[in-house]
Amino acid sequence: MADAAIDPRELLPPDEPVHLLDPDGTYHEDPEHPIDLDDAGLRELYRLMLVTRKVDREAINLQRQGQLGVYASCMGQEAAQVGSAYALGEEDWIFPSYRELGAALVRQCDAAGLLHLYRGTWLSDHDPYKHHFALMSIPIGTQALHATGFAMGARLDGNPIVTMTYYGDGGTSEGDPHEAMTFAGVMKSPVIFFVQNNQYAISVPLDKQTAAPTLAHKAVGYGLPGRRCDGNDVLATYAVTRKAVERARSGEGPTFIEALTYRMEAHTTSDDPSRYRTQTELDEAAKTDPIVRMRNFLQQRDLYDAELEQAVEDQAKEVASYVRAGIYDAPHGDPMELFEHVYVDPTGHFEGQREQLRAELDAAQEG
Ligand SMILES: Cc1ncc(C[n+]2csc(CCOP(=O)(O)OP(=O)(O)O)c2C)c(N)n1
Ligand SMILES: [Mg+2]
Repeated sequence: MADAAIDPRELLPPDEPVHLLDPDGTYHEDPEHPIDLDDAGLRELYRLMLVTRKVDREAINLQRQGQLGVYASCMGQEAAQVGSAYALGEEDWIFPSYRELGAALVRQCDAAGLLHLYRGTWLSDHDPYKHHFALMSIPIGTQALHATGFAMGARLDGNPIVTMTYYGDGGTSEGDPHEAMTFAGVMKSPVIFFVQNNQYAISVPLDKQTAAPTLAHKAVGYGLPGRRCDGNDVLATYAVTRKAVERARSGEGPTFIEALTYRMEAHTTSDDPSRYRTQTELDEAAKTDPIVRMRNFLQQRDLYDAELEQAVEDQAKEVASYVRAGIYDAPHGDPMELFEHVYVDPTGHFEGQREQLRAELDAAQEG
């Protein structure tokens, strides 16, 4: 029988998303969402967001130059990703989608290594076990199952880690996150479902995605608290995730977080967003830029000066050059490698596909 003691009102999201920073940098203290960061920590959030933006731009350039097959930008979503990933402990695991460059950089993953996914050379060239950062997942929402299973397993092992998975507004309509949240709710697994509501699933706007009052309201159906935050406010994102981490770590179970943000770039470099959104909408979104907001806050606190900006800019440039050097003209792998590490005992159908590709490659070489 379901637990009648659960009061659904406790699971419902608050009327307003948690918001601590105005676009001009004004900070609103909220006793429910304290910020336990010192000055160095606050500057670090800014540094990580700016480096993310520069590497993101470099990746778009590399795609334009034919060095990457495709790329999915996270421009505009830096606060959602950096704030949430920064709220985890080092031992905690992240299960990302394809758009989580910012979260990957918090985890100090090798940025050039990650982009091999988009070059098609390899699934990624970072070590998931070293960084506690799983491979980026292209199929929508599958990573929610991985995060939940991993959290369940860790719990059985007596390992006190928390896992967090990222997916998008579109992902909330998929079956895999539904199954993951059902399990997590029943098993009280230490997992956080962090949904970046960037307003679009490719060209599908939010109002065509769901009729739910908000995405966070969906959490109630799984017995999960649904929380919301201003996803362009790095402090709100950090504070809301921090609470969810504490809840999961203390055995109280999973949390669903909806971070309200905006995808400032195209869905991927293959997309033409001018077909479905207007310049006016983009201009409005630019006013909520998460990096400008954090810079304004640091300035108000006298934590920002020309020296800091120069140091962060220099570092961002350095990482971007490193990425360029690591990707440009990187040799392509053997396409036949696609068939390695799939089955211990390959099926007949699978072997047939292997032979077909081999024949096609041979024919291409002869021709
Ligand atoms: C299972 C599956 N179905 C369809 C696709 C094609 N697809 C790629 S991205 C995308 C939209 C995802 O939107 P959302 O979940 O909001 O994430 P966002 O791209 O906005 O970060 C779709 C349908 C896919 N990759 N996987
Ligand atoms: Mg989306």
